[in-house]
Amino acid sequence: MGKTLTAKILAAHLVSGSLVPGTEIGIGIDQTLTQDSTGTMAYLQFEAMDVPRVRTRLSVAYVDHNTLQCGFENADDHRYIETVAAKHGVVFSRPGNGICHQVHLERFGRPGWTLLGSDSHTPTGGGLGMLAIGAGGLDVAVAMAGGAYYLTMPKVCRVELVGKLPPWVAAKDVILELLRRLTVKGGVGRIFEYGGPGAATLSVPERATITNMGAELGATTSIFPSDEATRAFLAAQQRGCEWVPLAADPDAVYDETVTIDLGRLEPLVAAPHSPDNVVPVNEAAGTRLDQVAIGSCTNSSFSDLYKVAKILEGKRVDPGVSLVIAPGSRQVLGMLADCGALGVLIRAGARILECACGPCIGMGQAPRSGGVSLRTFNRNFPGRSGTPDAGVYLASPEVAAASALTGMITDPRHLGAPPAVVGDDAAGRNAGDNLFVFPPANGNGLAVVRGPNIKPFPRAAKPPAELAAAVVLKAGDNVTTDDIMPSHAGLLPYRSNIPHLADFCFSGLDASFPARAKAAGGGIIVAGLNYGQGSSREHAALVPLYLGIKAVIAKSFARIHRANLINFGILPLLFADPADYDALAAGETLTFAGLTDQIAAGAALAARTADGRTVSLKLEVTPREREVILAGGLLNLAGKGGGVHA
Ligand code: MIC
Ligand code: SF4
Repeated sequence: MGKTLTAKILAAHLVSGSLVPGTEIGIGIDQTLTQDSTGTMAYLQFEAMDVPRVRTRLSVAYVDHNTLQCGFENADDHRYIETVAAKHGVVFSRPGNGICHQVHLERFGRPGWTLLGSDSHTPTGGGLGMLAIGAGGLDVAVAMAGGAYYLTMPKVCRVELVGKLPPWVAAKDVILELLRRLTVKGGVGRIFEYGGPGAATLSVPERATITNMGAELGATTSIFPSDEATRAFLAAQQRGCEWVPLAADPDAVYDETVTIDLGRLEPLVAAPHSPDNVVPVNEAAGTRLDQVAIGSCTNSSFSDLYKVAKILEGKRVDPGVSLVIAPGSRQVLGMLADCGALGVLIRAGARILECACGPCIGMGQAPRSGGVSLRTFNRNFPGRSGTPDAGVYLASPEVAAASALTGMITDPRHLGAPPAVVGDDAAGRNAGDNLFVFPPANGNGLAVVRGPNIKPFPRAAKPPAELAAAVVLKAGDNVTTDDIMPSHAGLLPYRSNIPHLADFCFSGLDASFPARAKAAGGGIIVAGLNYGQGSSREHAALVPLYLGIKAVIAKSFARIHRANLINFGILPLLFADPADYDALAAGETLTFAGLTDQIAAGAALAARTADGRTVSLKLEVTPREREVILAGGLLNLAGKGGGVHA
């Protein structure tokens, strides 16, 4: 029986388990990446493992999320990351070098290798044929220490692409179409493996747009084959020798198949406030805009921005709109400057931002109150822009450029013939690497600088033998990590300062939550489906841990957040009967008799309410995860020397 591309790469990296969907496997990790907002925690945890030098083939520390430096906090974080990276053998990508996923694709991604990143959009690397997975910082720290990464073997879903994209229809529309069909829960427990004749028509940056936003489906990752387009991209990066051809066997058997006829797609938009709220652009056309933002790790490649320049060439942005553009990397910015496209964008009225995440993570460019923004980004959760009541639409660069010209959501097909585009494999690429700092061969004797913003992180404790705890919050479906631990300009500087963040936990949903949780001294959160969707930020587990949260009882969990809860010793419990969700009220106390015995005994757990009802729960964990929970978190197992379970 033929093998999928996923199975081939996993088999070559397998350190435990077998590739049976639903069972736990451990894989060796070739490369890791961190970014500043998750990186401080990841390196603090790495330091706690007492491993002198990273044991991966390559580890890179990017600074891209918070580059505003409005106060010392942020600069302290950068200095800490820079010095800890030098000491332990990690490449440092200085602020301004670009967004981790775009830069990694350009400079380091390699077909057939594994990449673990402390950012949910790490699957961007799948555009190059690498198996790139997002995880919490502690899992990445363990991988840096040489430990395996453990995951539940996903189903492999073939996405068969046929046909060719029509004019004005973009790679973004391919992934928006999948989100429309499958929703933000539709990819949970799955790897999307793209192939078919349509895949060959897409460039690496187009593929990367698609694999990037597979994160919004909840997928473990997404991957394209490594073919001639991959070779051309790597050659343009002067990395042609790193290319290898990779594809699924022609008779490979998949768990599921989805077919998309590229030729039948049309421009789409995701309307507020979820990436799966997808409609044809025509249905939203005419919506007045205050802002158009182009960039983010989804759509900020050279070809994306070159296309935008060609659409805007010789024209003016509508005076009612602020057009902001953040190139994905300095390489992209340099190429735009060299070919004259940057001047075109400036003359059209665009505001050019730094090569960073910027507005995507609420670091600047928050829309006005009640404002409407159209963005080429990947997430439009409420409040993420920094303005609680703003409405954010997600769309392709083509739709964004056409809409910037008219001041309202516009179908780009009205613009006539599409511009000729230059691909990212164009000759003359400026691959200056002057904002990387490569570590010395030996870091012994180097000092790690910890400014006052670097605070110790909370350590998980073993579960108590008995537990009586109140339901301190009852939430609905699809709670995001942005809901749990918001991330905007006021809070991002405190990613290494959990006590400060604790006062803002759930602040968008329920401002009294932190005080209530502290008073309860050990509460429980109850939620619906897909709890913890969105980002990889382990702060969404660390901050509740700091507030004393012992368990989350939900109808289902998002993958990365579930792993983060386990890593920090918070029980991710499932309702055995989802009807119990309705029966449980906020404020009720649940008593778990013999909690540790129940955890050790198996999957079924029971709690009793004060009025004597029994709530049947499930702790669906692997033996390794059970061990982590009973040990009081992963760090207690990884401990000194790191790399446990390697
Ligand atoms: C995001 O897009 O939500 C982030 C900010 O990049 C996060 C990481 C973080 O919260 O630091 C992610 O996607 O993992
Ligand atoms: Fe940065 Fe936004 Fe991408 Fe997250 S989604 S890595 S914040 S650009």
